[in-house]
Amino acid sequence: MKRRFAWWLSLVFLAATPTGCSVGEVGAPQVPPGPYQVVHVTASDWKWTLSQQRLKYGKTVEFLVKSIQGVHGFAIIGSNVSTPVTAGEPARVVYWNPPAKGVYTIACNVYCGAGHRSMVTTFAVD
Ligand SMILES: [Cu+2]
Repeated sequence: MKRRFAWWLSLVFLAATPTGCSVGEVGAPQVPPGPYQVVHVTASDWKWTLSQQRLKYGKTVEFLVKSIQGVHGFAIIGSNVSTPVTAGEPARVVYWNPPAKGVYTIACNVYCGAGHRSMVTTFAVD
């Protein structure tokens, strides 16, 4: 009986948990096993600032992407990584496994004004 109550309680808890960022939600990206190499990415008008630009091959990258100015689109050219970021919102978490060593380009894929086209940077995986 006690066990049954605990089960019921967990349902209530789950129902009360705000949705939108819960892991396991339908449509939410799969979280790969760690450890990760964490890269903080900050978008502003009109540049990307990365906490590091040399990454190790073979280790999942966890990008924590936020905007401090306007709306931008974080995209890694040649990959399916594409996520919009808006100033004032919490950082978006993006997991990515570089498919090969090399230099990758980050670009903005949400039109954000005069400097949109120059909003590009690179990072190396080796
Ligand atoms: Cu842009």
